[in-house]
Amino acid sequence: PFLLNVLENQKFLHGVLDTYFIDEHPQLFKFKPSLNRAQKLLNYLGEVLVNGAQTPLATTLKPAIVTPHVPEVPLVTEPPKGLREILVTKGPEAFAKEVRCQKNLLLMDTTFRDAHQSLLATRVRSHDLLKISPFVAHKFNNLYSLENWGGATFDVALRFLHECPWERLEEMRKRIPNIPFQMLLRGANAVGYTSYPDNVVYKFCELAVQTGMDIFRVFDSLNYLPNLILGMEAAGKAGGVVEAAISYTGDVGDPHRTKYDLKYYTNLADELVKAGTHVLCIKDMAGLLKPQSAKLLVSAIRDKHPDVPIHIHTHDTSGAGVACMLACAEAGADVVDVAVDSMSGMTSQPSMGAIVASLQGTELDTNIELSTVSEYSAYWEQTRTLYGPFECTTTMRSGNADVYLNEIPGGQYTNLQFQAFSLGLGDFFEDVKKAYRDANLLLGDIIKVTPSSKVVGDLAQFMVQNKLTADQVLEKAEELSFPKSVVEYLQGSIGIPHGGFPEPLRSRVLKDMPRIEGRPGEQLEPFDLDKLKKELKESHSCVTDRDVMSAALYPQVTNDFLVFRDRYGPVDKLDTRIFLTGPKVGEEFDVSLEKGKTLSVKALAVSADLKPNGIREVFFELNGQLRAVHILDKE
Ligand code: 3PY
Ligand code: ZN
Repeated sequence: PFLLNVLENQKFLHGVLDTYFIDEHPQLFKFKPSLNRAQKLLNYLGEVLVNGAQTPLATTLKPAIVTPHVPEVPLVTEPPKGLREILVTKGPEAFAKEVRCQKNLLLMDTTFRDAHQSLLATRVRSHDLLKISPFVAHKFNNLYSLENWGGATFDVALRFLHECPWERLEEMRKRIPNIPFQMLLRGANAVGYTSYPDNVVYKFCELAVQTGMDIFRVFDSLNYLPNLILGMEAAGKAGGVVEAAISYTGDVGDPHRTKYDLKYYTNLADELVKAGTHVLCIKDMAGLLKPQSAKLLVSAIRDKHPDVPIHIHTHDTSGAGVACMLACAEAGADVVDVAVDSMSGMTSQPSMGAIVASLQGTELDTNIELSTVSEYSAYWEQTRTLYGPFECTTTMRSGNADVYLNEIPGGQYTNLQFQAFSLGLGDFFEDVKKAYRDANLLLGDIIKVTPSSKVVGDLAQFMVQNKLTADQVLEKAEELSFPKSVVEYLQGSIGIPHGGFPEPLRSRVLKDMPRIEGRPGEQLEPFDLDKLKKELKESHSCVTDRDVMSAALYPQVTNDFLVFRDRYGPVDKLDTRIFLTGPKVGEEFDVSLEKGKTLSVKALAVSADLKPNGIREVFFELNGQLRAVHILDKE
């Protein structure tokens, strides 16, 4: 499929050759197979047809054969103005002021991030997000924000979807110019699972704002203030709206849960306001808020900080999500998080439609049409069926109020359940949930959210697998070989928990191992991004600053992504079913590479004979022409 470039050499063509020709012109024979995008895509499709899915599928459920209906919007007219106008023209302070002034309840839509992170293992692809983006811009212009980036989406896009998270953000921005975009920033951990050097976090935020990000929800998995402040400064310096988050655990309504009482939360709120947050968030990542406690908490913060907008995040794991968000709104919260109905409930956010309908005709009316929510929901109902292989409902059938006992965050709950079921151990999940509670108490009752939730989850699984009770863990701590995450946590690698590290567990586990004092990132040398760029350019084509940042955060994952991109090109342009499981033989489909450039592809056949070198031929029709690709059969 590639032309020999000697055929372009005049001397060669005119036969003026001597025996040294090859020696004198080695460059003529050094050709890179520079395939065009269409050929690369055929190679990808051939690979899927011969060797199966090129991304791990979690269940045997197949993607549905469906083309989701995309509700039409008048593409020639600009979408109506939204809150982003104020942000862009007047800046974050004016934006916060405007939010605080609004009488009605504002919503953040999490459908593009947390909802699918919680229900579909974060697998929703740019392709499906971008298709519905114009509708969102035209019909949901009065949202506070659209949460569409950060959290686990960055890692999963690169690692499993083979697509660039930066490009996703940039393309969403083009289609949605009017609604503020919001991301979840794990403070000093950026969008990773560990502390990064400060300059990486700063540069990350700068690139995020340049690519279209507006609001940064900054949290730390231990509510460790120095980590939180680092993230806040990075987001603020980049020009973003700083939405510092208090991660919520325990129950402020329970007088016996004294470690995280109302005072703990209001003190932390004071610190975050003092540090200059534009908006204050209560991040209830496990869905532990109950209406009565929510009211207590929001009223207490509202009283102390009458001018700061309050934004509430929750998960509907127990089923009390809608009731809680209504209680928060009544107690003075300005914004609550919802997911569109068909992507809501269980470990996701409470239902947008339920909250919109509940507030209709009241002072807090969201001013969003229920019929518009339904149109949006219908798109996601169909689109969700494309992600059958990642569907959490293969194991989860309902909400479960046992979350108040185990305190497992939404995203992790489905993960742990899924793991237990895939091991074929039905009871295992019940055991893990109980052990999770014990592990948390062993570690001193800590805030549990990425990455501290992994520490607790790893310890819980370790206890179940080794049949250890909490007392036994403590007794035998000196001899046990604990999971790496637990040891590093006790060393101080992600920060210092409220109330300090658990003793004597810590001393018994660490013995004379080193301990990190203070903020972990403070001790890391600045990262040499220029050096990394040079290195990447040596082995990959078209390396941008954004790729360099991806590689600083996820070196191996990004390297694999860049190799994949060089090899297979823009797989993000394929429809989701085709991307995941390939076309059926005989199936015809279109791939729109860019405006005005559409490929028409038909999968013709996979050869039954295997060549002696293990190659199988796959035949396609590409824009009416026969093409064959050669794929190494790995079976
Ligand atoms: C994340 O860090 O990805 C979360 O969603 C935490 O709640
Ligand atoms: Zn969440």
